[in-house]
Amino acid sequence: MQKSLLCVIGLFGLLAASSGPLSAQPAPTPADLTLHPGDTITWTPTSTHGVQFGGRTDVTTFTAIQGLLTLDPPPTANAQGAAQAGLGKTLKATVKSDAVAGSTFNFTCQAHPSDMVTVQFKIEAGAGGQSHDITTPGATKKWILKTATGDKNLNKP
Ligand SMILES: [Cu+2]
Repeated sequence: MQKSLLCVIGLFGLLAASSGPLSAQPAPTPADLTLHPGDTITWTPTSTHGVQFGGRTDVTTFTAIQGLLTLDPPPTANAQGAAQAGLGKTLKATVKSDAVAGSTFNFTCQAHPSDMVTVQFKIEAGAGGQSHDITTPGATKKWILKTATGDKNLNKP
């Protein structure tokens, strides 16, 4: 009797955890990760996170990024090849009109470079002009993509 009561309590706990505000965000779909020339990405990280391109073998080099995206404000790479936007700094990227279709890129966080490596975005030919917003939910080490179907966790599993 006691065992089954505990089971029921446990089940409710799981249900509450999966439907509550603290539930894990799902992974993005391929469509969520597809960009077109003219699309923009705006990163607005909280104060403990900042966008980084390059500087690691599992992150797209800054040189490759510069061939795909126009960055505002434009960061500069350090001696290790890492281009960092700064903690809590908003960064806006526009996909270049001559970005090669099929190109992919990913990025990470300058404060948590091994924990916040993202899955890849892909650039495809087609009409652009869509905006994509990426944030960090407070202290957790996660990049979140805002989409019409809800928040998606961009971190590489
Ligand atoms: Cu971070």
